[in-house]
Order: sequence, then C-alpha cells, then structure tokens
Amino acid sequence: MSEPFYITTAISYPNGRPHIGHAYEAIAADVIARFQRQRGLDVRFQTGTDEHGLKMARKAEEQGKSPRDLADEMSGYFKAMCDALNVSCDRFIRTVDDDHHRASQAIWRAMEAAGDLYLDRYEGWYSVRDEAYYDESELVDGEGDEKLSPQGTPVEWTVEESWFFRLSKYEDKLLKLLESPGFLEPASRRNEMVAFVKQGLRDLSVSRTSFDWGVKVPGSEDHVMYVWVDALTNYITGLGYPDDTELWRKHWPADLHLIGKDIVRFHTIYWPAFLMSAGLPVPKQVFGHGFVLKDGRKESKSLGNVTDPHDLADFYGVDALRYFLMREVSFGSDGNWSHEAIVTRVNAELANSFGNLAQRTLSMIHKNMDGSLEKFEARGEDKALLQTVLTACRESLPREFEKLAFSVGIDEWIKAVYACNQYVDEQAPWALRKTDPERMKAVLQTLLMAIHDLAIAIQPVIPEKAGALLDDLGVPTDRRTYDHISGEGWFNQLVAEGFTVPKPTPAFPRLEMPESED
Ligand code: ME8
Repeated sequence: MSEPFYITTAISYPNGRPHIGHAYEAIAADVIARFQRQRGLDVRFQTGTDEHGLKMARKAEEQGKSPRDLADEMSGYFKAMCDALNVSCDRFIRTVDDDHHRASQAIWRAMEAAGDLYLDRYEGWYSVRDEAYYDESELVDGEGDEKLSPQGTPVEWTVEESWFFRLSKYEDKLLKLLESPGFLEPASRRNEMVAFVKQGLRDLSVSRTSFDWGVKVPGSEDHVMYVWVDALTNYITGLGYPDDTELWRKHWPADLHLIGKDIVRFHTIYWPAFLMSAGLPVPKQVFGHGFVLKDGRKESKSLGNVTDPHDLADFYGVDALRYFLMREVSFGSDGNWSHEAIVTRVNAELANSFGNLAQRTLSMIHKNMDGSLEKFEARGEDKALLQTVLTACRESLPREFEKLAFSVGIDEWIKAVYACNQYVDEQAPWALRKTDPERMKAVLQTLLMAIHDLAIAIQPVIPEKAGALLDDLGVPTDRRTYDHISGEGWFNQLVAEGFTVPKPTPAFPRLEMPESED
C-alpha cells in the first residue's frame, strides 16, 4: 500500500472573480500534488470556495442578489479557473454542500461536549473584509480618527449575543505545537504566532445572530457559526467526517495545509485548538506562502489593476504561466509578476533552452536517422552528461520540491538543460552527419535519453507540455514516475520494439508581449 498524502489549499471567498493570487496558490498546490503522485504516494488534493459569512452576505445585498445566487455564480468561476489551469484536485468543495453543514455541526457538538463552548455577549471590533475579530490593541490608525485592522481593512464595532470558544484553555498546547519543528513553515512566520499566543489568548466569539447566511448552530438556531469555524472544517468534511470512512482513516491528519501568509493565525491557532477540543489530531504542516504582486503592488479592485488568471493563461499558455509562477517566486516570499518578466523567463528557459533542445534533437533524429533508434557505444562525455541529468532529475529537483523550494528545484533542472545545450554545441551533431554518422547517432541518442529524464522531472510544473513530449517519445503513462528517470532502460526497450521517433510538434513557442505593454 502506498503512503498517503493529503494536501489542501485555502478555500477562496467567491465574493468576486478569482485573481492571480488564487491562481498562484492553486497551481503551487497542484505542483505538490502531482509531484507526490509521481513519487508514488496516494495523494488526496482538495480545494474549493468559502461561501458563508457577512462578507458574502453584504456583497450579495449590494448586487441585489441572494447570497446563494452570488455564491453559485462566483464559485463557478473558481472551479473553471482550476479546470483551465490543470489543477488536479480530487474534490472541489463548496461550504454550501450538505455534507459540509453536517460536518460543521458535528465538530461544533464535539467542542460543546468537551465543555469548550458557552453563551455570552460579544462587544468588540470586527473586520468584514478579513472576517476577523481584532483586539483594540491590534488596531492601527487610518485617515482622520478611523481605526483599521492590522491588515489595513476597515473595522466596525459589534455588539451581539454570541457563543464563545475557550481558546484561552489551549495556550500551552498551542505554544508547544507552534514551537515543534516543521509544523509552521516557513520558520519566519513562526515568531509572530508564538508572540501572539504568548501575549495571552482571549476566548473567541464563534457565532453571530445579526445575519443568517451560514451554518446553523445546533440547538441554538437563531445563531449561525462564525464563518471561520465552518470554513476550516472543510478540510475534514472532504474526508467524510464525522463518519469513520476509509478516506478519513487514510488521510487525516492532513500532511499539508497550503495557505497565504495573511491567514496563518486562523490555521495555526484557531484550527488546531478546535481540533484539540474535538479530540482530533492536528495537521502535520501549515505552509504560509507569500503574495504575488503586480509590479510591486497588491492587485485590488480599487486600484483597478486586477488581472484575470484566465486571460494570462489564454495569452501565454497554461504551462508557461505555471512555469513562470513556480520559477520566478521564491516560495514563501512575496514575488512580482509583469508581462515582461513572464516573456523573458519563459523565452529564455522553456522556448530557447528546453524547447529548442527537444525540438532540435527529435527533428535531427527524424530527418537524419529516419526516426529509428539503435544501440550505441557511449563515450565518456556522453556518460558524464547523462550522469549530470540523472542527478538533477532524480535527486536535486525532488529534494528541493520536497522542501517546497520550487524555484531552487527548477534551477537545478534548468542547469541540466543548459548542460545538454552545451554538449550539443560541443559535439556539433550537424557537422558529424558527414564526417562520422555513427558518432552523430550516439550524440543524438544520448540527448534523447537526457530529454526523457528532463521531461519526467518537470512534469508536475508543466504537465501538458511535458506529457506531450513524453507521448512523442513513446513513454507509456504508467512509466512516468521519478523511479523511471534514467532513460537507458526505456531507450533499450524502444530499440527492441523498433520505435520510430516522430516529427516533433513545436511545444514551446516564443512568447510576445501584449501590444499595450510594449
Ligand atoms: O482568505 N498572492 O479567502 P481569500 C498570493 N476564505 N496569494 C494570495 C493573494 C496574493 N496576491 N491574495 C490572496 C480566504 N491570496 C478565506 C480562507 S481557508 C479555510 C479560508 C491567498 O479568497 C490567501 O492568502 O481571501 C488565501 O490563502 C487564498 O488566496 C484565498 O484567499
């Protein structure tokens, strides 16, 4: 039985259409899911939309719609984005789903049974944009005498009867958890959370009575749950909680909750406390990635600079966008995108280097060898090249991807591509065609083996293009895992089968800037 691996993204608020930040998170999670599948793990991957709460209710009111209509319409755009970007999730969860209401009420009852819920009155600050309560001491000054949340969003004074969760009871356990190595990554996010807990945790208001767009509190039907209680529960709904299902037994606790840096508090303090209260194990790791900025600024509707990820994928190609985002941004830090950066990066690495290498090699084999392959005697330089490629593809890239250091892993890969291009220049197979045709065959076939390994290794990042190349190379779909890197065995099989290398279709066209950006 293969080892299980459960990965989730945050579930997005569908109060508008998806933006590049949503695409970034979905793509990164997909790269991890595909990478772990390719390592042979039994992967479960969940993403979806977070549809309850005041933010959704107010947006619907503004648009003269019911919250459900707004949620149905907008959630569809998020699902469509995942499909368009080749995000291979096993479940796209919506918090309006029936099984999710059931799971949320079940965890509520478990927290109540633990004696951790009590009825009281909430008086304090609330940010609808963040769907978060803030302490007076956390607020910052805005314009005039306006107060803002630490995220810079407006806050409003709220007075309501509310259920409270005994968060304060879990201080010591949470500190221990936050300080345990690996739970919260990158480590830089840890200090802030530890400081937050150390300064003392107040009990948390976990229900609302002033609106009804949410999951009803069991036994207290005039209350709906605070949206984060139900939102976080999505991670276990998707495994069948509260039933003792096979999915649940196999995949909980989650291996990785992948989220953005702005919602680390909810995932590393509130969520583990809810789980501890309900007597459930806590996730193994939470990773808070950075933000993707446009020319150094966060995209926002008020700045009028929101990019639709669909437009970028249509214009540049899905794999080009995926490659750029994973390659350009050091995972965990903030990163910038611009049209120029996409064009420069993708042209240099995918079009001119990897694409050109594959295109040239396959067409030379097709043209000069009629596409047929034969056994050859490898020389020292051929063996050295294959060793460089093997190390990069089987060891270095997987080692870095395992740490979620995607840009470093891809850097190791592209260095192996450069080594191949240098080998082509040095061996000059086009010149050997006349002087030493046997040597030309050896060189081209060495390159073919290298391309096989390079294509397998990079598949999680550019699944469509790498997959098409592996199709051209006659690699069966069940032989594309990291274990199959080392083109030699595959090559010998192709020779034995009399495989013919087809005329390649250009896979990585050179990108151009959009006209308005020139
Ligand atoms: O926070 N760059 O939803 P959301 C990178 N519903 N990531 C970004 C980003 C950017 N510019 N902007 C946002 C919510 N994100 C809650 C989550 S989970 C139980 C509930 C990330 O639609 C953000 O950090 O505001 C979060 O991880 C995800 O996109 C969804 O954000």
